[in-house]
Amino acid sequence: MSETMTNKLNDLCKKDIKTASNEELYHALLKLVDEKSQQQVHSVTGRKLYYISAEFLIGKLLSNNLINLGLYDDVKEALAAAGKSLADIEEQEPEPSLGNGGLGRLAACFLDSLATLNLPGDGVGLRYHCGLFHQNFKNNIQNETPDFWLTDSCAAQATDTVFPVSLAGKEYSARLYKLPVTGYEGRTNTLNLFDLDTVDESVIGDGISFDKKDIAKNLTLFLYPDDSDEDGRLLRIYQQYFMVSAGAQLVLEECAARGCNYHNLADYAAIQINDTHPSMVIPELIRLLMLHDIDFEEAVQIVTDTCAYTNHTILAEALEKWPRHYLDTVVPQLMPIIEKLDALAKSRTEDGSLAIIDQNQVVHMAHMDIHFSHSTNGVATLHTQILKESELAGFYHLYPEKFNNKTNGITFRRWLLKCNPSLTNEIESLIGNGFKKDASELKKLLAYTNDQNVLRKLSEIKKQNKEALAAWLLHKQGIKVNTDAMFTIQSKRLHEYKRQQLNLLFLIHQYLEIKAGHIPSVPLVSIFGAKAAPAYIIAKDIIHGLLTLSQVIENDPEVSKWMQLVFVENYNVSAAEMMIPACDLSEQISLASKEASGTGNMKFMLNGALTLGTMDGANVEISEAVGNDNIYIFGQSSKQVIHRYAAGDYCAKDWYEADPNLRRAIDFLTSEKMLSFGDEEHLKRLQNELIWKDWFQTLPDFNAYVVRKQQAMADYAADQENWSCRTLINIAQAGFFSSDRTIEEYDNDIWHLGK
Ligand code: B1H
Repeated sequence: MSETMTNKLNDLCKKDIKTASNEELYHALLKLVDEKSQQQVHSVTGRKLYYISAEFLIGKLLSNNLINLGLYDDVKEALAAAGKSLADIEEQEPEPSLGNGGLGRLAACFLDSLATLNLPGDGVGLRYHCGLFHQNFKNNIQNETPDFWLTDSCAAQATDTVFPVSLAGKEYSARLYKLPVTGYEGRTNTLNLFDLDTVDESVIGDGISFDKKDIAKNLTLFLYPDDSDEDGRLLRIYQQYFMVSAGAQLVLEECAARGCNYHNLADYAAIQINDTHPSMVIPELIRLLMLHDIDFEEAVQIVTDTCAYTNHTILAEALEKWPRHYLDTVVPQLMPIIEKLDALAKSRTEDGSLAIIDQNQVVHMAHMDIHFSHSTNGVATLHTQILKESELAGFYHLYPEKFNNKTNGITFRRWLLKCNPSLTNEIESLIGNGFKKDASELKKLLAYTNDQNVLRKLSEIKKQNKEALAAWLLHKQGIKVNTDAMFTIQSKRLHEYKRQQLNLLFLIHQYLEIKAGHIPSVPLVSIFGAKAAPAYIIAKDIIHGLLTLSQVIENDPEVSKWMQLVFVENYNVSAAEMMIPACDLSEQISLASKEASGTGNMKFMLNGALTLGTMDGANVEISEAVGNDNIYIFGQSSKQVIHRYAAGDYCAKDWYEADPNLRRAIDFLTSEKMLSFGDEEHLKRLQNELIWKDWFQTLPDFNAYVVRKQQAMADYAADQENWSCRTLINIAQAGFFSSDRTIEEYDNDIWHLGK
């Protein structure tokens, strides 16, 4: 096999691969993937899904495509025989970071599962010239630089298809780019990305700043630009409408080509609206159908039958509401339709609380989605329950049949096969390879919970993965970590509700305990990966606090042999692939009720980490799957939290004053030690925030967190075999969290694809 592959690669390189450069090999492999994936393109019959999303956090694609197409082992072998390494070749590939975090990564996992399950489902989004900013640290502060990822080879292929889009009364042309999406032993679907030919990367100034007014030059320059000022918010609306108008035209054109007469659009297309960023697809489709002589009432029905909406958050600031004059400016052609939809919505309800346009002339995007689509889903059981009971209770009352839950999932091809080959091989040697397509087969591993050899092997694999991560950290950041330590990891966007600041307070506490002579049960390596939105001041202060503490520890040999704090620079999908397989304890410590689901929690579990978490999002379902003995749960329940908010009497200062450990930790933020490495303004602001505001109730959960984490450390130190057994149970119960399961549920309950 590998000989045939060698010949094939020699052909594609037009030379002996032994003498080819990594760049030449990279291009040869791209061609190989392209050829093979084209063979798996199938025609579509029946309903086809269009997953519209402002984000697709796809990460590097080469290895993943090779795995999905069944070429990986042969390629690796052929390269090795020629003295080449696939890992080195992968360095050539730019990383597409076309998303912020979980929401964008979920979209990427869903595309993988759709193709794997042989379902006709394409993505629709934007071809941003720069993905999420590149993060670097200077003086313990986050700096942002543009992430230029488009090179001729990696980029989605330009097509001749262009659609006219009118923005603020001016005409623009949206060009379609196509990126193949390969399924594991499945079909090839497409990620459709739209762009404007006139976008000009040279308008980027210092850092990531640019002139936000010149739409022709900047429309798709950045993934979701900063929306802290009005021009930024307007640009978001420009982007959103550009995406959905071109997307809607693509849907109509493709369906018409398959015989659709538009009256029966819902038999040809299912449109999933990923959060409210694509919500304008509803009025846009109605507008386009009316141009095809369909009357308003019928158009509303067709669109309702075609569209479904996913809610990903209950954080008020993330639920998009636009002042009406923004829409009047950018999309005047939609306003008559949105007004008619608003009148219809108001006619269905007694009071105005479920209106689309409220008394203050603010347009509520989610309200439009719920009224005029046939399905609204949350992304974990608890989240959907909160939507029904509080956030969207009025809507649930009006449309109980529309509400449903679809607990998130992750693709095991990337988050196990690709990122953790040794664990994959071990699992395969125990239970065969059926789990790769039917994740529920992982349960077969439960037969080995008493098998010492298996448990020992799992610990060995974890140790190897820690060593690989350590080598990577040394190479990338010049940091040496102790691989005999317990590794705990908190990697996710930096946000107050996710509570990296709680972890920071624990680490300060731990530091002070060690200084006081209380030696911990095991050395700890505490790893963070997180980007803060450039305009999010407190989030940047938390990063500063962590980086500063990291230096304090590093410069104190008495402490640093017991604890290390490592902040991975520029956390992205590739970094996650290195970090997650090396983790012992997964930190999922959001304030209960605030994290809609979380998906990192699932990735860590699948790779044999135990979870330290609150009863929030999908943590609840993880705890049900593994049982109380195999997870560390702490903190207030979502009911308590919601109650405390409703009572409106939370006072952080009382907690600060009542608990000496907490006070000591918070006071330390502005201690001489911290100020010798950190900046007073940042540290003082963070300290004040915790004492006077603490919007996400860090202080009430502090004690429980410390106790639970120290328990986990003691358990880890006491009995490695028992720890390993509990990691095995976590892996065995992770099957439910495969995105294949999630996609099957979407298909059975909402989409009915191919039928
Ligand atoms: C999630 C977002 C999000 N929910 C606004 N909402 C954005 C909202 O740039 N913006 O304006 C970007 C992202 N992201 C996440 O979705 C949830 O917080 C996670 O809990 C969840 O797992 C994930 C996928 O459902």
